[in-house]
Amino acid sequence: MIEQLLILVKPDGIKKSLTGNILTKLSEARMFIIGAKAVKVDKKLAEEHYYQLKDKPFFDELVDYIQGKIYGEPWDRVLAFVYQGENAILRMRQIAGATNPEEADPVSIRGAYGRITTKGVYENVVHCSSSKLEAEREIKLWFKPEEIVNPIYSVKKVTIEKEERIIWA
Ligand code: IDP
Ligand code: MG
Repeated sequence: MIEQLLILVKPDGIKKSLTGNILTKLSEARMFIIGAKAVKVDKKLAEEHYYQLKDKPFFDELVDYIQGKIYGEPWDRVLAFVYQGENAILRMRQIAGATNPEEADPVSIRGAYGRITTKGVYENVVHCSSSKLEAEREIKLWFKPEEIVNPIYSVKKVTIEKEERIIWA
């Protein structure tokens, strides 16, 4: 089954200059990148992204982590990718490794590069959607339809009047 998923290089991956290593490892799965961008994550996006974990004791630290608060400028950003391919979710999660970097396979991305902070947050370098439903919710949260090169979900045309937009001067 052809699937899509959201992959994020989290701020610790940016700070440690791991983007190249991460993309090289992910390329072993022979998937296609159909969307890519750098994002400064605000609190609203961080909380929406992790809304399923809002009752966890580590939620506030997690929201700070994905915003890159502990690293600050210029590492307080993530790289967001939409990948597409055969059984993409399972295969990419295998390459990413288990959530807890200390338990992850040492040759997986998280096993090789992740750590647990003194505050107890799993800094595991990448985010990887874990189901088709979650992937759709996350892709729609992070990307606009026109930012994805292959049409994947149904879209509609709307006319939005008086919408302010920043354009090149
Ligand atoms: P996943 O990223 O492997 O899908 P989730 O359970 O969705 O794992 O958790 C989202 C993120 O929250 C993890 O990637 C990790 O950064 C953090 N996290 C999850 N569980 C814990 C925990 O028990 N302690 C600290 N951080 C955690
Ligand atoms: Mg998850």
